[in-house]
Amino acid sequence: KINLTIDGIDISVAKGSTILQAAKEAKVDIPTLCFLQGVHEPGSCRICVVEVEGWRGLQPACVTKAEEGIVVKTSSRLVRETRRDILELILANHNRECLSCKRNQKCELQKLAEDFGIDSNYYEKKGTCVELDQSGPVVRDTSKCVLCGRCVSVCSNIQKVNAIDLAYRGPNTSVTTPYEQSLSLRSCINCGQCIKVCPVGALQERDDTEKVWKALEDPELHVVVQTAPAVRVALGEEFGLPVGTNVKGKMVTALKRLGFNKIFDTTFGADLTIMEEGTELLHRINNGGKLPLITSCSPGWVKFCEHNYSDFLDNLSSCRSPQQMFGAVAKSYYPQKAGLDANKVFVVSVMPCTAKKFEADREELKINGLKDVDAVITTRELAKMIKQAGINFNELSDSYYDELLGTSTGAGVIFANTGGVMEAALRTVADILTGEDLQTIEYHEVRGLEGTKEATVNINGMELNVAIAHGTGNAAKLLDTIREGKADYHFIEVMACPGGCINGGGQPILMDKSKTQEVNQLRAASIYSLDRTAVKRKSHDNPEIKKIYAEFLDKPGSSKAHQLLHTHYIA
Ligand code: HC0
Ligand code: SF4
Repeated sequence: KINLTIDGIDISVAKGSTILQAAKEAKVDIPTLCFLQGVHEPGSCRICVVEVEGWRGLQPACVTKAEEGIVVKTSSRLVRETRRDILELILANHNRECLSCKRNQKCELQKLAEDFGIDSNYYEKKGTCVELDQSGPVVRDTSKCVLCGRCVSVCSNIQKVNAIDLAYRGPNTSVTTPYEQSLSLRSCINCGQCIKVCPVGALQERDDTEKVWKALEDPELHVVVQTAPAVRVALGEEFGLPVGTNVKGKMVTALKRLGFNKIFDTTFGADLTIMEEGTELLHRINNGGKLPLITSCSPGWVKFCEHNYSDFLDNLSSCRSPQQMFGAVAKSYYPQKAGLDANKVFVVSVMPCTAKKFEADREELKINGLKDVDAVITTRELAKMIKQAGINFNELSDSYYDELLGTSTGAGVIFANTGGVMEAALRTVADILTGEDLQTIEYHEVRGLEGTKEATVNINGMELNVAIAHGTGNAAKLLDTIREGKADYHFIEVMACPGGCINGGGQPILMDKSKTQEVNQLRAASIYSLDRTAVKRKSHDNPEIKKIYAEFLDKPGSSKAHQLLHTHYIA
């Protein structure tokens, strides 16, 4: 331990702590802009400068180690004025159209400007006419970039994608793509993790709300919506509700008020996925098929696999993701049952994910030239639509999903958490193998937020080796052990985003990025509690799933199921 004084507060901290960490322990706030603990700690923006008595110049608190006996001042006149100067320089080079910025009021730079009372506007306004590349789901606006480098670190160190980098020098420095090509043309997997860490509005999702408004206004169309499992435990944050609040009932009411004809649930698609994927797993095990079977429901992961691990493409499950399975039956089974023209059914998805926008557009997922899903909006975009419609979200009463594609089980809901797809699959596979309705429902060995998890599950004498990775960087590590012949698994779950869908690139932005882990835990706990209290907790017990097989699909793996619910990825 070492002892120091920060703003008159005596504190002892572990040796090796930075001044920023020490200040945090002393409950003294030091502003930061580029810093992202454990991910990006370059000490480059200099907003966190502090004065240390007897030391020359000011020190960046995020990279300066605390020393025995030092006396630190975090808000002297010199410190405040220096921070103001730094902020003014950043703002001078920033497109300050805050009112029309997606990040208005969710912007760390805006908050700093307010905190430091920046009211002078003597710098020439920076031109705003950069052309935004809207071709992919992730849109970059270089006129707002503050060059903090967080996006670059997340993309290369956490996701191991390297789609973007800092290029050029001095005033020309910019974050860019290889050969300055469109992000969508290169190795970017559309995960949106860069959007989540961007302190300002330089990275955003492509706005697809107008497409949805237009569909809702079209009297010819029958517009149905599906909501992904992770949205229900995060949407409330956009309306000031506590993190992890389950707003499923309010969300359904809001969607009805927006004018959707039917409100359905992606968790129905998740249960359908388990039926197909569980069958596929047992088929591969029993018939010498390619193992390990690897989940393919996370479109960021699928694209990562295509670019970097194409030797594993045959390991990917042929199952479409729950989003796409839902879309496929919403345009076949549903219109047949409801007496509608399938060509007039417009399917909207609300997803915690930016890559789902890319998935919905994939050519190989079209059936007879028709897309499964017509428009995908994120949790953030849905919140925006609700606000634009003047709906007082917090005052809404609860409603239920519509029938036919709206009933789910706890198994479908836990898809939102890392390990959830695995656990849901184990519940069904175990019942199939034993022929019983087992009381063992929870598989705690596959839960939790460690980067990779593995377990051996014994079911009726069959030893299943399973592994789970979340964040594509962790997936890469796991696949490398298989490539090197050091591991042998039957089944692997991969989700592209760290934590799984609860932390997807389309989820609400946190102003305080240091709370990410805490927020993920709260959202995950809320998902598990939805499962615990669900009437049915296994996919094969879902009455609507039984019905769709009895009346339409025949059985899992049938030729009709293959035509509608499966696909194949080729490099
Ligand atoms: Fe997910 Fe999904 S669990 S990927 O994170 O599998 O986006 O929430 O909707 O499709 O169900 C996202 C979330 C989904 C799908 C499901 C899967
Ligand atoms: Fe990298 Fe994901 Fe952002 Fe693409 S979306 S640039 S892969 S972090």
